Amino acid sequence: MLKNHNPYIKLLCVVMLFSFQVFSQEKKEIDQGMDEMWGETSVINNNIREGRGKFFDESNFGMFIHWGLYSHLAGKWNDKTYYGIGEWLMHKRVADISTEDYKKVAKDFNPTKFDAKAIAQLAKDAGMKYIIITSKHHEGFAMFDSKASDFNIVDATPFGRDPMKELSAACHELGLGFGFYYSHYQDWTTPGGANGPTTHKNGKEAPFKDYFYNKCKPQVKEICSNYGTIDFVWFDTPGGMPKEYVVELADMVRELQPNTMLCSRIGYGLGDYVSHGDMEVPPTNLDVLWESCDTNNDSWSYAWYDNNFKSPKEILHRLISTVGRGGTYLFNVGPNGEGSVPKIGVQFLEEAGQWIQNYPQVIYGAGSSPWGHALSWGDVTTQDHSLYLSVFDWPQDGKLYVPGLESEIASVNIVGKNKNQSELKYNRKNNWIVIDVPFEKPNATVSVIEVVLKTKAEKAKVDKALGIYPNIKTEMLTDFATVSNATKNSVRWMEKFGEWKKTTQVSLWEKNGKAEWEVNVLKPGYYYLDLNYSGQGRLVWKTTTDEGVEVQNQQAATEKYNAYPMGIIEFKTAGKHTISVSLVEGNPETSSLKSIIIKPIQ
Ligand code: FHN
Repeated sequence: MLKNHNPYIKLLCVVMLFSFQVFSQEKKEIDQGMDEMWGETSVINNNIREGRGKFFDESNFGMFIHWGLYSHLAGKWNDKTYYGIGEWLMHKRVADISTEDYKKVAKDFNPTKFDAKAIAQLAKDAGMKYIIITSKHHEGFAMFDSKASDFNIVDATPFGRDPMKELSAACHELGLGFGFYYSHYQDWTTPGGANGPTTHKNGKEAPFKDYFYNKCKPQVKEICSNYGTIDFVWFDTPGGMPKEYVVELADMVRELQPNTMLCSRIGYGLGDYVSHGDMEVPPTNLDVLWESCDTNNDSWSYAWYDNNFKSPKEILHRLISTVGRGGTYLFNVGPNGEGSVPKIGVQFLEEAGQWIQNYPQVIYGAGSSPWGHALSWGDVTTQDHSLYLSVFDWPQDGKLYVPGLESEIASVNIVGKNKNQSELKYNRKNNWIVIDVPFEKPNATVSVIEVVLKTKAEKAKVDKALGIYPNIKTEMLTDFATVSNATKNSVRWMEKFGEWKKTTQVSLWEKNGKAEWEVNVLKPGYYYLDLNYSGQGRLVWKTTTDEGVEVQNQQAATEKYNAYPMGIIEFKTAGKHTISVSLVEGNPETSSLKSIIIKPIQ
């Protein structure tokens, strides 16, 4: 488990359904600073949707920007490339750069291509409603004009301008919201800051209080005073920051910017909305104000090698799924040392934005999916009487299957087509809707089908059981399984440094241990069955249905999650069934089941 310095973080959180477990090989990294990243995930209240939370709640899409001195270094130090999140380059777990050496970098930081208007315009064209930018990250360099510390872009670099002035003005001019990221606890170059120097230059011990009153609080005052209206203050990694300081900071921000939204990473439940774990879109709906922050490639800040940009379709997929789960998507770009956003990132964001311009009703002000989870071909958002089915995997056989929709339907249409060409025929089979769709997908990126109900979409009557589709595979995560005599929890691990992955899994299998899913089968017959798991050696798994069908097989295992074919499973009848999986042979501790996959045989 993560090491928590803060007793409050141990309190039951609103959205923490399961305890976090971190793979042992990552423990070392966590002990040395990465633990500061897990902020408090509870919030003060959920009654601000009509007040200061309205803008956040309805926008559903914002731009995050990680930009700082580290952008100039671009993931490289002394000719060596360090792979992982670029803004951590200085940290001892990465290039281990001394404060003295790091400060010298400022002399060469001259982002002359920075164009605030162009960045604000990019956010607008991408369909984003606000920008939140790093004013100071963990390494302590202020990207704004600061009287509290001269380690800032105006005083310490040849650039000599305050880009935050320019960006806040550009956002306000374009009618975008604006906010600041500020690392309040960690400051690696300031005496007293968490993971920073422990003594002052004169050798005197530097307690956290010194950093807090000399730098953190005065700088937060500056960002809340000198840039007009601030819609967000996004504090990050509260770690073990003592409560009294967090309260003092929150009180000051609320006084200076009464309408600002604080994210939960301020700590101690003092935020207005929950900020989820990095790069994570949760599988089930959450009924609080919450956000998922994600990045357009792998690192948050610019790294010279990192061109693994999410495609326009992937951006839309993650955005729509976040809105479908009831959240807001904060999507990051990392301008380079010259101040410009990498070209591929710009192009993909603009393409995603063009799609949104044609389908605004799917995103803005849209409500969550009544299914409470994604469907096999895509996801659902709602508005008024309409369910918007965003189809990421267009069916090849002219049938779109919608499981468990029991409400009365007024009409079904393709969105974006000429009105009298757009109406689609559908019929009901058991509690499924089967829609006749054209073979050619209506939109090359993501097609949208609108199902107009006779009731309000938020009141739609839906059977939430996971559907087994006749024409597309269904992956059933262990999040949706009922588990007995085994342990279900969430695990997180880093792929590259700082690039977090998370999954729910079942392990610690006891005698008679099983994970069981309820499913809704439309078409009886044979299906392929795969299990996705990690483990050691060879494992034997048994899958059983309520109709007495058994599939047992042995397959290899590795420490990485992988889907392995188990054989063919049969559903003898349509309707509701249960499928359960148990471990027959293998190490009960390390055998970790992530999901089961049922595929039609074609
Ligand atoms: O440590 C930071 C990281 O560099 C980045 O800023 C992310 C963005 O959410 N926040 C912290 C880790 O959670």
